Amino acid sequence: MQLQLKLTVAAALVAACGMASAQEQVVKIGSVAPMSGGQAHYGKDNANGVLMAIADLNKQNITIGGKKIKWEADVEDDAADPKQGTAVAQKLCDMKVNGVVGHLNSGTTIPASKIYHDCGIPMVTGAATNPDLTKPGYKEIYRIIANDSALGAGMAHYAKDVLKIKTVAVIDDRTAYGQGLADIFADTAKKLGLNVVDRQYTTDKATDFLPILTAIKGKKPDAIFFGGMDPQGGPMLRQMDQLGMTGIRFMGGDGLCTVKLAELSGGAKSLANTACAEGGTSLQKMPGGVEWKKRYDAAYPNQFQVYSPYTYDATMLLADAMKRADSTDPKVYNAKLEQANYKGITSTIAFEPNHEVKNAAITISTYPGGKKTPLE
Ligand code: ABU
Repeated sequence: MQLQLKLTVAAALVAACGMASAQEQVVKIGSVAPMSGGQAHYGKDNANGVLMAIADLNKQNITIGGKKIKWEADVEDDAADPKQGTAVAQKLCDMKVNGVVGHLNSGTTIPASKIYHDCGIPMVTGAATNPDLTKPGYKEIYRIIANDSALGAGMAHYAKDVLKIKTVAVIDDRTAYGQGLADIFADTAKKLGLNVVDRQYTTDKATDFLPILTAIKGKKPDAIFFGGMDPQGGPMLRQMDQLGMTGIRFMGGDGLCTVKLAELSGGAKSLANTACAEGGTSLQKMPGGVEWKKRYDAAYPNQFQVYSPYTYDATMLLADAMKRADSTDPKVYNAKLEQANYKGITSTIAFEPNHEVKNAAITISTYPGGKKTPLE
């Protein structure tokens, strides 16, 4: 008799648990960035932002469509390679993830965006800055950070108005990001009356810049603008020192604007001449930046680079749209995402009709004493 009672209680518990799990739903957010190769430190930082948001969402006991949501991240590596980027995008479409944060590189994000559009899954990037991303008008594609039109033009104005530069040489790494940013900088600089005395090219895998720097040295520019990322920018600064180019200013966009640039420059004197522009305000000026950065550093010591506040907000933004739609179905909640007015840690995020973020700010930083320091 006692045994039968125990079995009945156990059966009731199993049924109750079954009912509870039937009321639960897993929502999967894809996070895509280079997690391997020379740009893995950016990718790790991006993924950390997504993982931190997922952990925070799981503490909130969110119910959508009558079901308790279990939030999960699927972190994917596109290795900053356009082909791998489209392969990962197709994989995430096939997995039917609920939304995507990424990719990091414009060269992967632009081709991947067509795939997300075709499968109807919203993708929010907090890192890829080439303006071409939003030009096709795909309704699932969003950017929550200033694009290269703002960054390139902002640096040209800074070069003329603040640094009083008259002549500049331009280098780019032939990627969608580096080439696009360098073109925008050069066009704006020329319009402002600066003389672009040389244009040189490298790649996003290169390590030897001595030939192009030697050619530039012969033109005696006041400054060099580099459209590219820190794995090239750091060694380029070291090699400028080697060639005695320590009197020349060095400038770039957000891809250069990392904490790691100082380490990669190996203590180059030229780092003190460096200025870079990134989208958004400084952490100190973000509504939730200071407190958020303390929590980030506690969870991921010494991993902060540039974009993780944006990948955090991008994840929260997707969740906010799902909550307001009371649906995790991408085809349903995307209408709410388009109308976002989300108070994030970076800013209040709302979108222009072309899905660029409204009121995009930029911040210029320099490296006094080897430490990245925003000017305002
Ligand atoms: N925004 C700089 C790094 C990422 C990219 O746009 O390629």
